[in-house]
Amino acid sequence: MRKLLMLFVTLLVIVSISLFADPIILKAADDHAEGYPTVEALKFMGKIIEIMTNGKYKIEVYPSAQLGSEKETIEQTILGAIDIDRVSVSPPVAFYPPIGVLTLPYVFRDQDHMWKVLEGPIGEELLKGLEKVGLVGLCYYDAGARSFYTVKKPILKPEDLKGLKIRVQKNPVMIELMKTLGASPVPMAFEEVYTALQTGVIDGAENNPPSYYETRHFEVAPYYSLDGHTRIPEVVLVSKVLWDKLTDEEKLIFKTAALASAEYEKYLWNQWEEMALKKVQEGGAKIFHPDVTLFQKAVQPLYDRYPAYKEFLERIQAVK
Ligand code: BDP
Repeated sequence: MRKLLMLFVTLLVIVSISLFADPIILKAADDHAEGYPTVEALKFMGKIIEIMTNGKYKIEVYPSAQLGSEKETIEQTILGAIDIDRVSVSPPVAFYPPIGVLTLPYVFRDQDHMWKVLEGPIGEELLKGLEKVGLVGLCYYDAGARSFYTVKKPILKPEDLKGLKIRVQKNPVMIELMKTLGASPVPMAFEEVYTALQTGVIDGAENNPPSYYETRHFEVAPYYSLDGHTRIPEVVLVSKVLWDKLTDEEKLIFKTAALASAEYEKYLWNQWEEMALKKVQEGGAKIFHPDVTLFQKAVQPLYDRYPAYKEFLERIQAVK
């Protein structure tokens, strides 16, 4: 009887500790606003983690670059000051160059091909590689295809880019791509682009339709040419500082929650792509469909400049 009572008391203590212990708050960063597919997917991932760890972890998502621009949040994530970071694959290239292969122009045939590559051995290998620099890559999100938009005149052929100042992400491959096309690359944080377009610091930028719409860049750069030069996915990163503290079961919960959130993001993404193109046109943007083969030809010299990507490229192209 005494033993039973002791057991009961011990159980009660364990249950109350797990029910009433303060949750461990994890900070998650995203540079998009509330409602954007990546932000909503991060929240989705957070909820699953919260439920599956019985409230041990609570994920607080900070949207709109509140925790800094992407380069800064990556640095903070490496240090462990930010726990979870959703960024474009572009800025991590400066920290872990192999992942730059995903940012080469026209590397994927289409959305389907991209997902086969990302969800196959190549995608996993690149996520794993990030650990070398203190980042644990959990999953990718869709970010569609990026195209040029400009202030004064549309880009209908590569020659139209000659001499134009085009904002690029802080990614060495993107800088080289602009140079190959004859433009002057201006690396700049995402949050600064609207003002830079408005004040004439740059002549144009490039992004996918949901970002073009969400940032209202279409108001100041209304010529949008769908050349789809890159298909750079997003990535969800966890700080290795946090990761090393998780139990194996928790790691599994984080990974599974991230993969489930990726499915949710893809669903939202497809809706946003369609909606964004409509909205920007209602807002006065003009959409152009240039001959993509002209751009594909013009970027060829870039590939020779990256012999390190050759093997990865061949493997990507072999994915059917
Ligand atoms: C958007 C990405 C965002 C990047 C931004 C950029 O979703 O993460 O910061 O592009 O151009 O498509 O920097």
